Amino acid sequence: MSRLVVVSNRVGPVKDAARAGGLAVALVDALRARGGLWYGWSGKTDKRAVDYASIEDAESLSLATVDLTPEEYEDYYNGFANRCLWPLFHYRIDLTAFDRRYYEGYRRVNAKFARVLYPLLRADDTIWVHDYHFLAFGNELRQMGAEQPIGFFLHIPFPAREVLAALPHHDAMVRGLFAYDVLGFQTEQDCERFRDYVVREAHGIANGDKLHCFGRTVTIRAFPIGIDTEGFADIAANDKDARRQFDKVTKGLGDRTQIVGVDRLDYTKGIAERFQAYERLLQEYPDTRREVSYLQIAAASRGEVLEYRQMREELDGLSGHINGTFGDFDWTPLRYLNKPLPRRALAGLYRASKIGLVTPLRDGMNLVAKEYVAAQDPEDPGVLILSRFAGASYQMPEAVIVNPYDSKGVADALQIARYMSLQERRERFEALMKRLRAEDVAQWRDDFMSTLATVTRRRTISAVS
Ligand code: GDG
Repeated sequence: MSRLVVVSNRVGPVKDAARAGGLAVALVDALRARGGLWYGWSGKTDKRAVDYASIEDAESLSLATVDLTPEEYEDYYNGFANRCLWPLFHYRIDLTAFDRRYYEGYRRVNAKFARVLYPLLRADDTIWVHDYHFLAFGNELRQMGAEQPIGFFLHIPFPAREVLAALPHHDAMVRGLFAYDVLGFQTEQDCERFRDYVVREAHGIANGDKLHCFGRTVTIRAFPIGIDTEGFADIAANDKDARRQFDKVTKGLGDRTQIVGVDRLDYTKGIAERFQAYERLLQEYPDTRREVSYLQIAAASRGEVLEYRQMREELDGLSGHINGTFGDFDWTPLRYLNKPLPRRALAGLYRASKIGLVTPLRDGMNLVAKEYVAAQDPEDPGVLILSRFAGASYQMPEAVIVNPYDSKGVADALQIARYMSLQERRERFEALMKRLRAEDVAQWRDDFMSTLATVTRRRTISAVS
């Protein structure tokens, strides 16, 4: 079997991958099985950072990492990746910073990552590149002469053609993607949007799952990412930290319904809209007052980016307003925490919550929705309320599907969930679990790897000119 090289912005963790979640475990397992190399940014910036990878051997696999200069970090990571591609691909043109300097920095850093990796590659390696930080990376490698199979997986949505067209460099970005052999997206809808762009904007030709354009052929497929379903269900049911958290949440809850939201603090997750829907619930259904309790965990992320700081202020205001308006001496309607909970405790929190509220405005997949279901007690499962704009909604139609912009609709869904019969909850849970088991993270990884192997068995390679 050829060696696997995984490229992602952040590398690891390897030692205790389980603490970081299913994706890290799935990648580490595959890397171990194939004596692999995991390559990416070290997480450090250094004024004197040079084109050099530090290599560390870690239990049957190697890690290779590169430092960035503060300017590279600002332009490539904070700038183009997080202030331009991230909002644009999530349909937030209003928040997108179209700065040429960011774009140039992004191209330079993608080229740097390729330049540093190239001498470390072996002729029979298979390379798997992850996410929007590395759209231009494959073509940089090809231009240096790399002929290995290279696959790319996009964890975030691929936007509609007219949204992408707002990016001044959209054509170059898409052209660069044709250096890859396989382009993996989260959903069929993402594939469709990519195909639509290529056919209508770049005059490519679609043929089944193949797309021909710019003198190259790529295979386009949906690989919906999963979680370690069995492993997470087992933690939720049996782990002692999970149990402790479960007891902590349920103690003193009485007949009150616990609602939970867990997100990275990000404007794509629709937390403000969710708070408004909760307020609507308390306003329009007075019987819910004192009868529900909503816990929102939103660990801070990307605090160096202005839009994230502004969102945080908005949420502080909204949560204060809800508690000020509806709270009482013995009841806090909304508990809003900006600190993360350890993964095992999180499993217990999900299990203790009768309603999981997952209402992103746009999301590639959304793993919280899957974790919430996997953590439930099969005898008395809770109800998942899920946004139709999360990639997960296509695989999870038995959730209560909502439009996150419709606060009345979300408030009604909360009422439906509160009063749902045990039989209906079980039926929905069983249907959801069946698919979560069949489509778990190991299946996702193996599916991608075998598609890449099949596609690249016979092909000719060239850079996109
Ligand atoms: C991107 C795409 C796609 C969150 N808070 C805590 C915590 N988390 C964990 C969750 C979950 C993960 O973080 C978040 O995953 P999501 O899928 O919900 O969202 P993104 O971070 O935006 O991920 C997304 C994903 O990539 C994979 O392809 O699904 O669409 O945007 O695992 O549990 N974990 C702990 N404490 C917290 O407080 N331990």
